[in-house]
Amino acid sequence: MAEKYSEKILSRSIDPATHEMLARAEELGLETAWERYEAQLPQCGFGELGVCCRNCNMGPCRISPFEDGPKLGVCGATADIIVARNLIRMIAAGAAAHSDHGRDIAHTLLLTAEGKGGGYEIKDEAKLNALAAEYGIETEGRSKEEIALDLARAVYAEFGKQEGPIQFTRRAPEKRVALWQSLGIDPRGIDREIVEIMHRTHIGVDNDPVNLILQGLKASVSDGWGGSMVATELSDVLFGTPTPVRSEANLGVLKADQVNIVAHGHEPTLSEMIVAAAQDPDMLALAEKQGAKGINVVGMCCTGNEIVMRHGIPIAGNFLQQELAVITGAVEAIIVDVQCIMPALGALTGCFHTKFISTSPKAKFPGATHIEFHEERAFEIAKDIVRAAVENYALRKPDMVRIPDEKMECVVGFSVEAIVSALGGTLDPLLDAIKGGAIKGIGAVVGCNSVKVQHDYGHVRLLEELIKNDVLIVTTGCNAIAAAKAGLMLPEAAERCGEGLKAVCKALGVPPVLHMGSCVDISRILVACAAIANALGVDISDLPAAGAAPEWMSEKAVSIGAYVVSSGVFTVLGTVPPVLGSPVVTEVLTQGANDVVGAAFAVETDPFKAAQLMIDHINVKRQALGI
Ligand code: NFS
Repeated sequence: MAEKYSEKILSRSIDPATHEMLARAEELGLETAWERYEAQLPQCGFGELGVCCRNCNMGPCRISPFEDGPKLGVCGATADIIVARNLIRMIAAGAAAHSDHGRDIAHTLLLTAEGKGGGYEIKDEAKLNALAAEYGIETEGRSKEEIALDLARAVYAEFGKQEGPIQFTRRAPEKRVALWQSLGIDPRGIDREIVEIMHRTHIGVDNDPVNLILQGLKASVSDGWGGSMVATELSDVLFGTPTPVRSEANLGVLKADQVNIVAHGHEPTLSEMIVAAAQDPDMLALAEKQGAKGINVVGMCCTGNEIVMRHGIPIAGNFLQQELAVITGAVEAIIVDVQCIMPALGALTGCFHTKFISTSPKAKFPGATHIEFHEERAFEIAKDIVRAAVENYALRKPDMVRIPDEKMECVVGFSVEAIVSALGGTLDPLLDAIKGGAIKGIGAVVGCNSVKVQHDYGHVRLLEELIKNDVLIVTTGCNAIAAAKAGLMLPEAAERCGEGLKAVCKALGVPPVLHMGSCVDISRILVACAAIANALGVDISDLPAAGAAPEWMSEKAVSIGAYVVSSGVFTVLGTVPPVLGSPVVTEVLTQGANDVVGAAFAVETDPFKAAQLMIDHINVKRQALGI
């Protein structure tokens, strides 16, 4: 197979479906993110080092890495100050994105509780009651709507709170909370910490790199244990807590004889309704009238993760495959809301019959048809969107259709609740397996794709290496999709593990790589870590656990990295963050943080070496625990 494609194409990805579509793009003379990346080369060296400052109009300033170049910005800012400011602005953007997603879900719960949600219902009452108890909300003798109303209001208030604490942060082990408090990084309110970053990084405010980084960590904690956790928990209340379900992944899930709808973006408020509308008898009848054998909704990026986890809806691909889905010529509509959606889709869909439908008032795109989504009329609008897709089927050009055969089965849906239930109702079997050494430790592998590295190579090789060494994996985001495509989310993947992990997976009938959801669902990983740490009577930083983001690229990933490290988990980055222009910031992130939050970052682009770093770390922690 491999020889069919040029060296260039093979160097871009390890995924056969991606090779096939890149070759098709070449044939049609279409450009993708890879060509646009090449056109950008060489990328700005100052930007790569993080030493460019545009925070006031006396600039832009940049600090020269060379002996004879300027070492100060016009205001006197050093490389250390500029890099720290730029870094925490990335955290602010990432935390804002996750948290605004969480806010939208809280809003939907509020509308639903008030009877104004256009088709939503409360699907997981047990979770609603558990969350209500956490918030001290009375549940006895009250309707689920009454409880949900109080819960939605209480959670909504977390965003604008001035004095904290954010309730879910108290799920962290006591020692961790005490540490955050002593460092002054226990967040007061979700929005407040993000705003304070913007204030402190304005010209002439905070000019101490360490003080700046601490505020970055504080905002990141308000994301991981705040906004993201709100998104996850309230989504479970509204749409159901995921349980294991079988599905398929990769571009081969598109169907030649059906209306194909790609749901792309992040918030399940939209995708849940698209899934429901596509099953509506009126829509199915319309599809039949158009000559289609059905309506095939597939997911892309984290929206894909949300609907695969809850409904087994197949997932077409991860971040770098969004353009490739369109290039199949078989997509009637790509429906988007917010985040990780390439504006390039506008021009690209223009070359096909594909409709590019934007839905969020927050996210408009050139070349898109905007059908604005409002939760109050959710189902009705979702039907309008699905109708537009179905009616587009007749315009499909059969000679333009090239759907790769490539797809892989997967088992997904491992919420913390589902993991505990797979273990027979308690965490004990997992703890015993860790203590006994059958499972050496836990690897949390997450994050995006980036054109700077070979697509899916870092993800898949790192996972393979870790499971071979008996490290159980929990994953989310675009890493999870890479794992699904590579067959690592099948119980049969136990055969690719070391003997210890293999035996555990076989006994439980689970894959060695557990799909825990979208990127906001990294909050599920935090909850799992807290539960394990509490069961062992230690802090998260004592656990034989390590994190990695082998192909990260987004600002959300920077916030994630920051809150994972702030929570005590050593994290390996597979692409280099723009901080190397500052010796102080680089030292704090890779060394100093150990003495402050009990964890730090490493940067390692080679997944085999990254795996070794994680395994070494896990072994050190095992030794310290005496296991
Ligand atoms: Ni995460 Fe989801 Fe993927 Fe990266 Fe983007 S889809 S929220 S940011 S690219 S993993």
